[in-house]
Formats: sequence, structure tokens, C-alpha cells
Amino acid sequence: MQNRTRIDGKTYVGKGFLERIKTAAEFHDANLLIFDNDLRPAQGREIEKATEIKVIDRTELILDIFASRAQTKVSRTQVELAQLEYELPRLKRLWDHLERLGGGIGTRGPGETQLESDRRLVRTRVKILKKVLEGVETDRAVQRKQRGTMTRVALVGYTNAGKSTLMNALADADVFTEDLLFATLDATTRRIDLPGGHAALLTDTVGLIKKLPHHLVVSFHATLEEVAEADLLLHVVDASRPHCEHYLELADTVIADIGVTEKPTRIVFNKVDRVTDTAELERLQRTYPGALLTSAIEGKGVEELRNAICAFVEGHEEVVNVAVPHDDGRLLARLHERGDVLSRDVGEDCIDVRVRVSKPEADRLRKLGVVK
Ligand SMILES: Nc1nc2c(ncn2[C@@H]2O[C@H](COP(=O)(O)OP(=O)(O)OP(=O)(O)O)[C@@H](O)[C@H]2O)c(=O)[nH]1
Ligand SMILES: [Mg+2]
Repeated sequence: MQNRTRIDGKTYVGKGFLERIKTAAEFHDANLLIFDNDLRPAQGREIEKATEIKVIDRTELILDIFASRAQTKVSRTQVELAQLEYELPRLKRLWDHLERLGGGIGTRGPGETQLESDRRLVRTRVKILKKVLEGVETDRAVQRKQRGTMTRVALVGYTNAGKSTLMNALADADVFTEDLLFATLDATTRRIDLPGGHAALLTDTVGLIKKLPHHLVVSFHATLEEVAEADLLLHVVDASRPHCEHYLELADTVIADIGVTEKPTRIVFNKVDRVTDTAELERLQRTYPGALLTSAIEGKGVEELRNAICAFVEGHEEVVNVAVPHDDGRLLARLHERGDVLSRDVGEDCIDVRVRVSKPEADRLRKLGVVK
């Protein structure tokens, strides 16, 4: 780490510090330098020149990890788009740089043509990938519509907190979990059954990280949209990490960054089996009175979590009596599709249907003037 009032335009860090990096790298026999911030392409090159070691920056590292994790066609497309979009301005900068260097006669050499065609290739590919992803988003929107008005719950939180493991515990699902950063790159949704005949849709989402590269936010729009559209967020925190509240705040910042604010949220401190200091657990419970303590691996607290989701769903739903005219098959179909029909009485004027629906759907039905 270096404290500087200004970033060095040429090498990011200062000259003396660069020397120290070089010495340390030699001492440790390092063959790769990773900068925890974004470097301009020219800066990366200058550092490589000075140290004679390959340099990558934070975004490149994250994109690289994402690329190695991407399993499905969708996530591979998302990662490739993010990588290309990260490269495009870098190609451009390289190009501007050469243009300034050359200027005038002799600059229209083969190198320039190469850059231009590179840029065009990247742009064309970006366009194709965006089209593919647009299709995915449309499909997802349709899927979401088909899910009706069931309450949606999303597991969110810093990467490696145990979101997927909790998903598996709650939904009896089989989502890939691993002691890795970004084990999950695709949002998975499962129906979970709750006490009292209730049910909800639970979504597992991609892990968050501080300083999330902007291109990832754009590319992972479909995944992040699940967070935006959820009725309830379960914010999972790895309680076994030192200063775990720090990760809570970091993830909150990222969630706010993607435009999600004031969403009903329950904090879930997970991996409590690894916390040996009971005083620490008591302190967390005191500081965050509504928080739940779980161990997804041992199944501890999972039933309490299920009950908490159930309590939310109950508060989120309403039972209404709807008068359906005999000839209104569409309304009847809608009630079956979006709600849980509890009883049906065929009367003389209409069919009396008692149905459990979400509060927003109840309001919509009231507007239609069919609620008794
Ligand atoms: N000891 C312990 N380990 C856990 C617990 N929950 C999850 N883990 C482990 O923590 C690691 C990460 O779990 P995941 O469920 O993949 O975490 P995630 O939040 O989905 O991670 P990303 O998808 O990368 O964001 C895995 O090795 C899990 O086995 C727990 O309650 N206790
Ligand atoms: Mg996961």
C-alpha cells in the first residue's frame, strides 16, 4: 500500500515504490503482479517494463475468475461481454495513444489498420452478445410473469457467505456450492414450501464483492434484477469472518449501487458453527435484534429461517372474497393462476371464491371491483 495525494499518471504508484515492488517480487520469486485497482493499459505496460513481471488489475482478475466459473451459456455470454467491454476502451486508448505519437504522414500503417479491425471485431461481437442477452432477459421476464404473484425471496450477500448452501438447505435444491469466490454465477429459483400451506419462491444470486466492476453490473443485469424484484431480501453474512459486519456494509453498498433501496431485509448470520466465541454471537444478536443465526451445514437455525420467511409471506398476503360472474372464465383462471384458491361456492348470481393472494394483487382485484 502506498499513500499518495495523487496517482502517478505513468506508473500509478511512485518511482521509489515501484522499486520496492520489484525487490519484493524478486524476493518472493513472484511471476505475476495484481493491482487492487483499475490500471490504464499504458500504466500496466509501464509497470511491466519497469519490473519485468506480468501485471493484471482488479477487474481483469475478477473477470478471469468469473470466466473460469461460468458454466452455462448465459453466464459464459455475460462474462465474455464484460471482458470485451473492458477491452474495448483499452483498445481505443491504445489507438489514441499511437495516433498522438504518430500524427500526420506515415501513421496509416498496418498497425493502425490492425487496431481498427480489432476494434470493429470486438464491437460486432459485443453487439451479438448483447442481442443474445436481451433474448435471455425477455425469457426471464416471461418466466417471472408466469410465476404469478407468489412472494419472492432472494438470498443476497458477499461472495462465499453460504447463500447457495442455505438455498439447498431450505429448498432441497442441488445448487453448486464451493469454498470459492463467485461459486454461483447464475440465479437459481426454487419454490419452497412453508408452514401453514404457504409457499414462496426463493432465488439464489451471484455473490457481491466490494468495488464490483461496473461492466459486471451491466452484464449481470438479469441476475441482479432478481434482487431488484424480490419482495424480501435475506442478507447472508459469514459470521465466522473477522469483522463480519464490514461485509454486511460492503454488500449493502453494492446493493444500493444497483439501485435497490428500502427493500424489506432480514440479516442472516451464517456459519455460526465456526464461531467459538459465544460472546460474539450474543453481541451480534444484540446489535442486530432481527437477525437470524444459522449454520447451513449443520442445519442449525434453518427452521427458524423458514418460519421467518413464512411470517413475512403471511404479512405479505391477504385472503379476499371475490365474486366471479358466471361468464367470466378469465377472472377465474387469473385467481387460480396468481393465488391459492381456498374455497369456491357456486351461487345464483356469481361464483364466490375465497382466495389467498399477495397484497398488491388484492389491491388490483379491488380496483376491478370484484372483491366483496
Ligand atoms: N462451516 C460452515 N461452512 C459453511 C456454511 N455454509 C456454507 N459453508 C461453506 O462455505 C463455502 C461457501 O458456500 P456457498 O454456499 O458456495 O457460498 P455462496 O454465498 O453461495 O458463495 P458465492 O456463490 O460464491 O457467492 C462452502 O465451502 C460451504 O460449504 C456453514 O453454515 N458452516
Ligand atoms: Mg453461491
